Amino acid sequence: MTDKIDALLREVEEFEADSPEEVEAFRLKMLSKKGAIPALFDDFKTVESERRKEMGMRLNRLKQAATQKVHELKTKLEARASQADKPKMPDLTMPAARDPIGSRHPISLVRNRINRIFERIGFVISEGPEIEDDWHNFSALNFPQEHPARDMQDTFFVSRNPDLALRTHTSSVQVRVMEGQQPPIRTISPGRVFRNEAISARAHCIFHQVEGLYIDEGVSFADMKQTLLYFAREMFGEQTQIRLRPSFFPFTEPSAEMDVSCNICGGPGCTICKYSGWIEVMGCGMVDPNVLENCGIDSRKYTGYAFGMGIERIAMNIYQIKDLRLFFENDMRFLQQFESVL
Ligand code: 2U9
Repeated sequence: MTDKIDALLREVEEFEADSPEEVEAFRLKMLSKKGAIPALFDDFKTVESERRKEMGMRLNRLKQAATQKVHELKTKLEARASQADKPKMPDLTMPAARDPIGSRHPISLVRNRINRIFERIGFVISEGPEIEDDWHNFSALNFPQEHPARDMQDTFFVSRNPDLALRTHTSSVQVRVMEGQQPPIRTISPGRVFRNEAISARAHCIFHQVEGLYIDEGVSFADMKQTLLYFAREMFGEQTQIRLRPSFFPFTEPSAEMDVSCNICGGPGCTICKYSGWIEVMGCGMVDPNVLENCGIDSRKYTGYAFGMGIERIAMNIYQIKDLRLFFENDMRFLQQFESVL
């Protein structure tokens, strides 16, 4: 029996546990009713009287050691568990985690750049409604009654009588500006416009424009050319050249298309400029006197120039985007590429 007690005592002393389950298993094995120590207490009844005292002391010491061990291990493991639950002290030497920042849409980026360039030389931003009446979108701008843009096929009509449509250009905003104030007028109107076009890589039924208007006494075609050269160099780089080709719009006379020298190949020709060395960026011209008169401005006293550009076309050129539909799909893989751009 002494040997058994010694062996169990050694086992108790050497026992270590990593989990409360192991401690409980140990307690059951040693101290439960059917455990090893109560079994020895049963055997104790058969010990002859002269050894009972010593054996009793040994047995009590064993029981005490086992009880003590179970208590110690339980306390230790509970302390460890509550330590693990506690949040760790932050490492104050670690660099701060980067907050995920959003990104501006490429159309907004390009629009903002265009706005800033013209604001720097005194143009003021004007905005107006996306649903327009026939007068502000067509008639005041000298569109003849039979012009194809007035056709259901080309324009999204909202109502008949009164004729309301989604504006097809932001010139309508500038008509409103002219109706509301006398020259000098120096304004740009960025905004969303709508045309009934089949959607493809090169066309969309919604797109964005910036249009500009400058009206004062003695404003000339040369003023327009110089302003647009300034814009082209600010937008596409100081080496940029411009060229004007004759064109036609109902609201300007004379009218022109402006090309900028290709900033990819610098002239000799590449796939971007389709081997011409030039990229078309906007239309422009001297405001037709009829338009000035329609808006209550004396065309004998005042002249003015106007221009208009599609933001998508310019953004496609700047960022080398091949499909216009990407601007409207809100695909995060596309939009996140503009994260670092302001
Ligand atoms: C008023 C009078 C005249 C604005 C102009 C253009 C030429 C032009 C197009 C470029 C590509 C539209 O986005 S686009 O399809 N615009 O070519 N726009 S002159 O002329 C005006 C504006 C307002 C009162």
